[in-house]
Amino acid sequence: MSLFDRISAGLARTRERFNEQLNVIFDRGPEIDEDFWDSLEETLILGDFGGPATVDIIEQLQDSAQRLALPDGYAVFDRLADTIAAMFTPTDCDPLEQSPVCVLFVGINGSGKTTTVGKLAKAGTEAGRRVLLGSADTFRAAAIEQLDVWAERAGVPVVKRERGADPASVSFEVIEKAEAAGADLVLIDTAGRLHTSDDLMRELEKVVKVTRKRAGDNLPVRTVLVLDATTGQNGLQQAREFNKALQLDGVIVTKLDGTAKGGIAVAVSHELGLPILRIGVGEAIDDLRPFDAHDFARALIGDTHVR
Ligand SMILES: Nc1nc2c(ncn2[C@@H]2O[C@H](COP(=O)(O)OP(=O)(O)OP(=O)(O)O)[C@@H](O)[C@H]2O)c(=O)[nH]1
Ligand SMILES: [Mg+2]
Repeated sequence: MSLFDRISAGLARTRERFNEQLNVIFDRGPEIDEDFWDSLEETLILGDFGGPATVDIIEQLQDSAQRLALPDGYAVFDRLADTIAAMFTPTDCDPLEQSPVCVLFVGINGSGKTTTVGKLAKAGTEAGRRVLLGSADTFRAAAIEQLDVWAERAGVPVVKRERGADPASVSFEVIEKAEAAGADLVLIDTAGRLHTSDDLMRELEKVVKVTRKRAGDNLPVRTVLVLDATTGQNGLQQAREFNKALQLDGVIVTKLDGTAKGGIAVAVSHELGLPILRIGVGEAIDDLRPFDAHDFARALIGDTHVR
């Protein structure tokens, strides 16, 4: 299966929902009238693209329709994927490709942080990098074991402490070990937390601060939000809060295989100016994909042309 086909398979549910909506639009006829724009806007909102991105997409399409004297709704639709793709904030410098780098993974409970760290560890070793994992999720004993299992699968070492240890001091130790071992890709898992919990958000700020201080100038420390696509619009609020606290470097959107809310990736990237770094399309170790805005947009809307 080509990379595009795999992404496309992952986004099948989002696409199906989207296409049902589009069929309703085109059942009425292909004229570009006010109804057409209203329905298209509604389709984007229902697809979790969010208000700001939806407005921008519609405005750009209206502009093209007028400027190029597009004959019908199908011609507008032909430009939709490119217009959506342009809404994503581009990845100027992928923190996961930097070397050396330390990346902290943050997000709400169950968003897919530990799984994503495991997947990235494998991809990293396959790319010939020296990977070190750190378990700063000291909240649950099971969390430490879970990361252990992924580390074993990926064949990489992991730094861990007992349950209840201070997550900032674990991260401190991870950096120490990383330096000693000459690791160039350091991936630190953190405990899930609600973006609404002030205490836990402060704790996370401290973890990042301590890690940065210990890492110094030679090892950049980045923060990546792991966002569960199935949470839809709530994901946008999560992203806002985590970004406010940590000034995120990027987002990984997971569980795109199990949801019709794939448009949330557009909403978050557009509104917060954050690049989407990878996408999760399944639970297995190989189910993390590179992100390409054009492929993603095409996979999101499909090419239903019910002409
Ligand atoms: N379908 C699907 N499931 C995923 C994906 N990523 C993670 N999961 C599943 O989501 C569940 C939670 O994943 P974890 O990696 O434990 O999430 P977490 O963010 O570490 O959770 P906490 O540490 O409890 O906050 C697991 O059952 C994973 O297998 C994905 O891309 N697709
Ligand atoms: Mg976890």
